[in-house]
Amino acid sequence: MKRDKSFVDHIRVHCRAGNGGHGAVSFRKEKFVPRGGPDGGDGGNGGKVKLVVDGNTDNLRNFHYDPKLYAEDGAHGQSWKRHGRDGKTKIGRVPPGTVIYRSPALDVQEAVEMERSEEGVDLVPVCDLIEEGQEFVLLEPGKGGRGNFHFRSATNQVPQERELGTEGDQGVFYFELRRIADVGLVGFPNAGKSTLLGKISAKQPKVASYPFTTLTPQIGVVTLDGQKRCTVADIPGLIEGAHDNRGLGHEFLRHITRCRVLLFVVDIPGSELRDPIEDIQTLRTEIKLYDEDLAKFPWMVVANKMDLEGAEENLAIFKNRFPKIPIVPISAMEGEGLDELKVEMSRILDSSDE
Ligand SMILES: Nc1nc2c(ncn2[C@@H]2O[C@H](COP(=O)(O)OP(=O)(O)OP(=O)(O)O)[C@@H](O)[C@H]2O)c(=O)[nH]1
Ligand SMILES: [Mg+2]
Repeated sequence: MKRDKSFVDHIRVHCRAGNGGHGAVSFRKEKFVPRGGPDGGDGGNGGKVKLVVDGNTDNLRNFHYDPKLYAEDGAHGQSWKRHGRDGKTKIGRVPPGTVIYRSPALDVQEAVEMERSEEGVDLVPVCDLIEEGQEFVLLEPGKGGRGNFHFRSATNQVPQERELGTEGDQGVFYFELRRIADVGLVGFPNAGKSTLLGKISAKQPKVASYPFTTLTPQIGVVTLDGQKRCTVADIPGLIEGAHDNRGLGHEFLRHITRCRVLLFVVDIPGSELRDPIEDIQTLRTEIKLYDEDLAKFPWMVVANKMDLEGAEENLAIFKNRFPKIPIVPISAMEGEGLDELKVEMSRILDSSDE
């Protein structure tokens, strides 16, 4: 199993529901009552482990620092027929699009050994957490045992019997953030992202000359060379202040975190009266402000609208400014430069595999 270093999209979490508390053995002690009856109370139930989908988070980083979810045990029963307190439920918050698998291993060490073994691990899918607010009980707790009060009978007024609480379920789980696509197209509105996706895949997203034509990510399958294919997501246009949630910024940025590599589509001739260099700098800044780790994703630039006037000059300046970044000039509209683009996409995807 692969783990992205820069972004936690896959994590092993040890989970344990609470054990039930034991029933008590106790007898009434009262003045003037020499042999009081049994009054041992019941143990409390353990706490569950529950997962809740939280739209305010888009990653599993919390689990990276603390990869466990342990619920409280139930308290033991007490004299005077007092019940032990139930253990508190442990809640784990996960982003929408988290898939949970269970490992056959009982503890983390065993899980790690299985992962490293030649056979690998057979993970069992447990649940798919999609919608905000969705809940799922991952582990059932142990039940509290009954106290000796329950075991009194006509023939036995001094029962020493009681039940022990049962153990809560525990296990090792894998939390995985589902990717929406291998490649994410990122850019300002009207940069030509949808036009590009329409040209390199069978997907035909809506194209229009007004901004925010695309409101939800559109995914297309692109054949790179012969057999190799990848998925590409056309992500709605970003704007300045997106990290502050301007113009549905967070919504859009969240999608970007679900891709492996980022393709920045820029209007190189500045046909929308913008400056392409500033565009890239603004987009990079927005991404970094939103999430430092997201800024570490492999990225490249697609210089679009090469068919328009001023494109060549701007491209030269642009390359000068970003000498280390792969830049592929294309005209999405005229279908120019797309083969070169696929070669470069294939290369960057391979490098992100390593
Ligand atoms: N001249 C020229 N125009 C292009 C090119 N690619 C896209 N356009 C035009 O640019 C406009 C915006 O294209 P879209 O593909 O809708 O842009 P987008 O980036 O998806 O925009 P949003 O979805 O609003 O973020 C349309 O009028 C396209 O026809 C190109 O290579 N050359
Ligand atoms: Mg679009």
